[in-house]
Amino acid sequence: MTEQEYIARVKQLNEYRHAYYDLDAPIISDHEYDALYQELLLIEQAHPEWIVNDSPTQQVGGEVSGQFTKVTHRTPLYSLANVFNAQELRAFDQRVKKSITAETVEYVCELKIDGLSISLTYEKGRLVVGATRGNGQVGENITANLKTLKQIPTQLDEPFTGEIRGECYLSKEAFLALNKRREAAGKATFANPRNAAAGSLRQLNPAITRERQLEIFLYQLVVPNQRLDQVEQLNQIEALGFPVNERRIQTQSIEEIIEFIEQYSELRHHLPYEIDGIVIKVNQSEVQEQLGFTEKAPRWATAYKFPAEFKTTQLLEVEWTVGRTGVVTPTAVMAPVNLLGTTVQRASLHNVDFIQLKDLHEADHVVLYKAGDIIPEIAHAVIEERQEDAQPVQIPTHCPSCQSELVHLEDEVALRCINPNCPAQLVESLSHFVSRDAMNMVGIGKQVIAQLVAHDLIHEITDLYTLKEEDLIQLDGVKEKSAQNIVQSIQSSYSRPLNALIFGLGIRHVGQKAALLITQHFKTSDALFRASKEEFAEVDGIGPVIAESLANFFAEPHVVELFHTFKSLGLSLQMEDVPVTSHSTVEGMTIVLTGKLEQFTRKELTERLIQLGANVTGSVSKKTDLVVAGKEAGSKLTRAEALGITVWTEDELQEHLKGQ
Ligand code: 0OW
Repeated sequence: MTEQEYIARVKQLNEYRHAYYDLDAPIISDHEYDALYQELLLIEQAHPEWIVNDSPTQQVGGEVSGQFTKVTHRTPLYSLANVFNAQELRAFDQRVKKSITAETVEYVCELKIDGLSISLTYEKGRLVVGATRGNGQVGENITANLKTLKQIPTQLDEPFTGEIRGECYLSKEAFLALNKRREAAGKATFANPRNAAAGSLRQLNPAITRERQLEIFLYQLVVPNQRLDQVEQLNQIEALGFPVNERRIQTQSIEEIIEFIEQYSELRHHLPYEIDGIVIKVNQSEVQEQLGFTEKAPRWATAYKFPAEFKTTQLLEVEWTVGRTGVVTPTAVMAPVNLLGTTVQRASLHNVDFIQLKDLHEADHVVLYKAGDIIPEIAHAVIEERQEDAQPVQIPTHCPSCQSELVHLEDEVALRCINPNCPAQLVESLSHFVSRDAMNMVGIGKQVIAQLVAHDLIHEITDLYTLKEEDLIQLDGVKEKSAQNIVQSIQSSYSRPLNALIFGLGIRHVGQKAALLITQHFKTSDALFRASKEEFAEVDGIGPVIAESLANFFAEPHVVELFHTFKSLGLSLQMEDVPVTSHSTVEGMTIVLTGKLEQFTRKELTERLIQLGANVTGSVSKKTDLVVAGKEAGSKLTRAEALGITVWTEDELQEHLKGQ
């Protein structure tokens, strides 16, 4: 195939993609598309120098694919047989020694990271395929998502060809922060870091994967026609610049392995990531070869699994709380009990189905454990200890906050209060409206808002703008100075751009990114009210679900009313239209930001460059016009230099943008 034919193939596939994703009118079947896509991948593996930025295989960031293509692994990604105690471990050791000719057997013990397995295939240093384990034989092509991980370079410093396997995981800290954000947004939370990592990696939109702070530890190197010991594999992976977990031992003694296991049975609660066991592998490659594989797992490795810890306690009460979106969620309040080093007395009961599934009764004795060693979960009630006359947990029929009748919306398990003036929802939606990324009304925390609502000083969002200092001073914890600050920050919120207001209104499925995209496209709130669902869906990055939600929202009478009030209050209701002046230095440029920025956040600089008419993308290619490099810039800067692309520091960028 010639380069021209390759370019024609890229155009053809892009036409199919456009028809499939944007017009919802596929030209060819999924199967045919997959075959062409895989073929394109192979061409690009053979001719990396031909690859163009708009090739379907290079879509990182905004491009949202409706599905993942499949990848057949060169060799299977095996699972691991498990052992649960020292005796079974010794039996494993005996089996190994019986089946081989080698005099001595060396083992490597690694922490068993509780994430999900991934496979990275590089050709001459270029990442060509990133895939999930799938069923071990066939995985999903998640190259676009894996490219968003800082620890996975698209281009290695050296021309390595081969496959590297490992675990992708979410640190405990990132997991808890993610769940906090989801809870605040009225979304379901993840039960454990592993599920969160899987959900983040299998996102159809790589831009969402990018936000999730996924990390990796790699542990296996598959190079054609080379058999390396395990220790050699780990050293080579490290030499290639990938994270390899340092917490490992190499030993011939099973007793030492048992000691290592006991050490980490305790230490694991203090690691920044979850492990669910220890992997014990024979180190020597020739011994591995002799032992071979069962159908599912190697005979030369096993995983010692830590026992989950269970404790029994008593259910004292079930609390029902109303979130910003009106979803009413149950929380179990229990007698405090120590579980894996922390005192636990609350656990989410998720929804009505969960309560009925567990058949929970009032004052039940319940068995508690920590899902993923973090999230307290009720395993089951202890029926034998239940009182004769115990009543099933009562499911409320009316909102605990406004007493209006609760409903189950058509396809939801969630119980919902749909009273738009429900005080509890008002508190949640006001808290969101004043938050930093929305209208940024500093000093108004949830306690202040709850009091304003309770004192009948606020019935809806626009009442914020008529708050007086004298109203605020009468609240607990608000003194003269903070009352002035609050009124001041309400005034300064008038200048917040339209995207911040739209985000602050908490429209279902409309987060910061969608709010920015539609306000940049429509510019004014009037245009938003005029737009149809189809017109919303035409905006790049806005899918049918968001378009539907936006069209419904702007059609609601109380929303029309709300914006009339906003207008009479004097809010600008438009994107402060920095004139995309013809002489804007960066207009029409494709720019990549890399490294640690000091004067802006990544988001602020991206928004500013977009407003100046630039196009900010995530990966450096021949189409890139400019790279802005902050501190400790990595492989993207190297690539830019290799391709002779202009590189500016933040200061140089400021210099060029002065006055624009
Ligand atoms: N989760 C891990 C881990 C590890 C593989 C190599 C051949 C068979 C198992 O940290 N450190 N080392 C291996 O070695 N596997 C691991 O995880 C496996 C992947 C699939 C099931 C287990 O999670």
